[in-house]
Amino acid sequence: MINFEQKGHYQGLINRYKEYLPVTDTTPIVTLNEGNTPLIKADNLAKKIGLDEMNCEIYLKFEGANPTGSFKDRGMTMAVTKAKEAGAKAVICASTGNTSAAAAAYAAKAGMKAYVLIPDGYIALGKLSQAMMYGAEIIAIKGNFDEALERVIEISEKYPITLVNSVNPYRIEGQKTGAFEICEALGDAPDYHFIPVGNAGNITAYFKGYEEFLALGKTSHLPKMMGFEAEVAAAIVKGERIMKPETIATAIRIGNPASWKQAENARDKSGGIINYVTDEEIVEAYKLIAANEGILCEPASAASVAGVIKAKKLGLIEENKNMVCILTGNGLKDPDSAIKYSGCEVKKTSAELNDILKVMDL
Ligand code: AN7
Repeated sequence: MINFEQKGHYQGLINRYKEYLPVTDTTPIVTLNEGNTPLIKADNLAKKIGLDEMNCEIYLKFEGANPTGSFKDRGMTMAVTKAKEAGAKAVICASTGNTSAAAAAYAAKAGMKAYVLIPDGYIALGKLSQAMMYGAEIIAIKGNFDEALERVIEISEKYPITLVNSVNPYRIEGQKTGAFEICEALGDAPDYHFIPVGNAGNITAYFKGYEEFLALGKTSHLPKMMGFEAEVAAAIVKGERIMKPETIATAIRIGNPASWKQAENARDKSGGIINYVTDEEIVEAYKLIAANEGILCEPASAASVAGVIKAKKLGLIEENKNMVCILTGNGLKDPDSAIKYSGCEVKKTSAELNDILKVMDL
């Protein structure tokens, strides 16, 4: 038998960060070797945005490199591991897509059943195809994410099915490891942390990670937490629940964030902001990241970079600072958006060399 651990092969974030997580030596770890995602210095993007003139550095944390293509794997390895430890046979979640893909994958790995409630017609195709292939029971409701979340909370209270949305505290525990990785890569916490905000679990988790590393003396400060909602779903910014949230960034089409208070706490304790970006700003950033850095994230993820552009315009970024943007999900999950917004026209021609050269303008 090959012993991966002996060979130093990376074994997922629970193994990597055991001492900071609620596990013991007998906890049955359910992992797809998630985490350890690339932190990529984005000099081309910095130039495009004009951050180079301010002597600022920008780093992209590409969470799309996780096994199911989003940051949700970090929380799901913990939530499903703890569900398995407790003897659960099934898990349930509401989802705008990524949580359902992750829940379905980790449930498959754990030999559990996964039920997922999704808003009918508002899930990127790749995410739906993942949940289907991993074998989840998929229920599409005529309603939005917020309603789906209310229903799964009710169901999990009445039946022996573990809720694995980010109201499950183990999700936050797993997701905080993203902050650990950033601090280790940079040698300290960044000055600013830009992140899309939907249900607000991830901003809560990152802040918890940064606070823990500061308390342990591993870092010298907290980053300013810079959260960005989609304009027409910006409940926290507007201070009220939004009944009909709309945005092309379907992943963050959420009008009543479950971790609302925790997000405000992260903002206030870190001296950061929670603001919003428009669909146009999201699309602009989505294209900039792909065309200048070679990274295809999904539209919701681009809200972090759109946030940098907006914060710079508002004069909220100081000179000589560094910042990390979380690119929460892989752009391959949403090929419809990529094709629609790329503006690319595929040139068609015969297989003859001369015809091909002609369309190439050679
Ligand atoms: C790509 O999958 O809520 O603020 O059900 O998929 O922690 O909710 C997804 C959220 C950002 C927002 N980027 O994170 C779900 C779901 C992507 C996402 C968010 C989501 P939170």
